[in-house]
Amino acid sequence: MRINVVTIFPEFFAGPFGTSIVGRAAEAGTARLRVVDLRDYTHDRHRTVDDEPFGGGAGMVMKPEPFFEAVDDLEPGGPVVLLSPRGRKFDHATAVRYSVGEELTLLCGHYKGVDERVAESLATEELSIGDYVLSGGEPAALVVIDAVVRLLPGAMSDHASAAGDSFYDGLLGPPEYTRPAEYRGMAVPEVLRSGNHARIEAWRREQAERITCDRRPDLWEREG
Ligand code: 9D3
Repeated sequence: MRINVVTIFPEFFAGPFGTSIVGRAAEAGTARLRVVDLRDYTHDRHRTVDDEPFGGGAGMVMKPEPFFEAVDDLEPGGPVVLLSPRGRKFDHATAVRYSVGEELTLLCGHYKGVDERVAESLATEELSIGDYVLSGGEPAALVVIDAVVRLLPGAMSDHASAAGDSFYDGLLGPPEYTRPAEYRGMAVPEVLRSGNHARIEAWRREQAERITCDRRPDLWEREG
């Protein structure tokens, strides 16, 4: 899969792409990541990417032309996603849809926003990662890339973690413990040390349901 990111901060991606699951996927050839510097698609001496808003007001708006010309060059064969606080909320189903595609192009905005013609006529979708204000689309692009790349064949460290994704489908995970069996007076639940796999599975299911119901009534509602 090919993933393109268009940004005014290409350095932002150097660290994350050099390490972690995303870096490994890039190395293994399952994901090819291309970071495009938006300023390479400006034509003035100052490499200007923003301008004053029509109609007045504070702040600046990102110009449309560099985005259009950058995407012209990429000739993307899949979704072109504008990361924006006005987008639909990113979720696991969207990550799965992107991961089965050939190519994904992410456009990062900044400042007050991006000229609406980018959202309307260049991007095929607009995504937010949640209801909080970021300074730009770059951290959101990283979130999307991480969620997609870990689903690609070969990115998962073992098959159990892939199966685990669907086993508690739509539920939060149960509590996990490792050694020591007792730490600072806190004991691991006896059932997990019983060796009784049927009991353990029933306990995990029950815990997952209780935690989902308590903490995420929205997920619990969908679960039915
Ligand atoms: C004038 C209203 N502001 C929206 C609350 C404008 C604005 C704020 C922050 C426009 C862009 C940004 C930068 N944020 C993103 O580009 C962004 C984002 C976010 O802020 N929250 C959640 N998901 C995303 S995806 C991209």
